[in-house]
Amino acid sequence: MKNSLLITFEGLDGAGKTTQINLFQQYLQQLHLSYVYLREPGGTVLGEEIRTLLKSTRPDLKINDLAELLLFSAARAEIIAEKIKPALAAGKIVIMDRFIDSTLAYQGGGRGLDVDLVNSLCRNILGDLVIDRTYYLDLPRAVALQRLQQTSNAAEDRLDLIADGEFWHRVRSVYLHLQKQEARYLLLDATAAVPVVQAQIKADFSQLLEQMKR
Ligand code: T5A
Repeated sequence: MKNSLLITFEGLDGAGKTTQINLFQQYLQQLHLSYVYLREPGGTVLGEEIRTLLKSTRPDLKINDLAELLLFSAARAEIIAEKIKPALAAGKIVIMDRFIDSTLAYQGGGRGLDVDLVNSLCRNILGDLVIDRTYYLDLPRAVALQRLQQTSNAAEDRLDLIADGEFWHRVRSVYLHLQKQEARYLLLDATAAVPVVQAQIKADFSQLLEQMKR
């Protein structure tokens, strides 16, 4: 019987991933399930250093689109080897706050980098890892902007700053395309109240657990 699960949370900035993941962790604790929570970019010493670089507002720091793709990829290669694979091998549930689909959506869609290059890099880094479920929180840009404006550090964030309307649209299109293509996706309307979204996640997750027992 399979007892490990790889669960990813995806969505545009401000969609409520962190909020939902926090509640989801409480739920797993109530169920006495062993899990690991990791965020991207981050989760390892290298990943957190890369996160700091990517989010830096230093005016003399230039990161072109290809360099950005490679930085996200380097962080991911490390987190897979150092954290994700060992946790899954130990039978744990791994919760990822963003993963491979963020690169497909942001670097492939948003930045418009060569899709074959982005796909191939992502698939190679993923290797034989299988994502069991992706909770995708879908949110119109106007609502997301409203939410982000209420968070104090959003304006200083390099990545958030460049998320203009066209960029947003391209990123969301990739997510919606993936949602149609990949059976692992659960599309969630993130305009709904926090407990409503969480109830949908819990209901789906308990079904996943049932499937694992079979
Ligand atoms: N990136 C990342 C790439 O370009 N390529 C990659 O490969 C990867 C991995 C990460 C950035 O990096 C990019 C994508 C991102 O731009 P980040 O700081 O990790 O940056 O930012 P996000 O992951 O986008 O996290 P955010 O904190 O911005 O958004 P969340 O986590 O989706 O939203 P959350 O939970 O913090 O909520 C935002 C606000 O909305 C409220 C919350 O209270 C909070 O104030 N809220 C709700 N309000 C009403 N109703 C609800 N249902 C609500 N849910 C949350």
